[in-house]
Amino acid sequence: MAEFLKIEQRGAVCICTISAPKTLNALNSTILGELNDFLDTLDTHTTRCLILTGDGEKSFVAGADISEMAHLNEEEGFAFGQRGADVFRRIETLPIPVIAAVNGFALGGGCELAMACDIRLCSDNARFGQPEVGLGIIPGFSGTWRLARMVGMGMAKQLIFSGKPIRADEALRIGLVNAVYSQADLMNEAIALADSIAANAPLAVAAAKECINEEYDLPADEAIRYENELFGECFATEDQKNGMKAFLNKEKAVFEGK
Ligand code: CO8
Repeated sequence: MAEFLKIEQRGAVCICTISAPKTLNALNSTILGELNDFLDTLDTHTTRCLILTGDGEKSFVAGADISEMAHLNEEEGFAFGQRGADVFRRIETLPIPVIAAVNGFALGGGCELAMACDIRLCSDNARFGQPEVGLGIIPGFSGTWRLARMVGMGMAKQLIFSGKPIRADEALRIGLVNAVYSQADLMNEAIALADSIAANAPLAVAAAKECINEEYDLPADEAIRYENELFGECFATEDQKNGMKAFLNKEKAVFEGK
């Protein structure tokens, strides 16, 4: 039983809430371990979309736990960074989409966690930032890499060098989040989006996620071939037969992920 994670299953949508209220949901190594264990047990056949959020109305995740990091030596710092980076990479490469519902502070490791998700929605009180250099470290859960890819080098450098947080509307403007909602609406909007994703053909959604992730760094011709391969593979699925048959019969398709 996880101490810091609350898991709620709503049909094909799973909601994982990080809950460490005393530290505004800051990530310690126990939470990273629990996230890893949760991903081990998550059934990505029955769950077709995952939502990650933070407990309370103030914070998504206020970073890595500074009280735990304060006493680390170089070797331990490397190991802690690697532990977080590995969990975040697992989230990024999960065969189902992951939505970050950012309900407040997403600072340091919290911003990095949100960036490892496929889609970011946030509440209007959200704050995003990479304040690490003010603590004598750099983003260590792959934030230098993901932020530059997400918002471009110039803006990533400004955010990381200054350490200054930005508000939800600025995060929306620079493309760090897809949409901003009131705190009251955020979860309902995240669930509605997750439900609409979960209603689609899961093998096709997984293939689309894999294509977008893998093709990003490939030369054009290789990327186009990559998509072509996975496009072809879709025609070996029952979902493709069912989806197209349902369209032609003017029915709603029900996908079994086969
Ligand atoms: N770690 C540990 N405790 C935290 C953290 C954190 N990241 N954030 C908040 N807390 C604790 C506070 O210490 C406080 O505890 P207490 O009640 O015992 O004093 C409690 O949460 C509530 O926080 P505040 O009283 O500060 O609440 P405010 O509303 O005044 O401020 C802030 C909220 C602005 C979020 C403020 O708490 C803050 O600045 N927090 C730190 C944010 C930060 O710097 N995050 C980045 C951390 S570094 C990081 O994430 C690196 C990731 C890569 C690691 C690689 C490892 C090698």
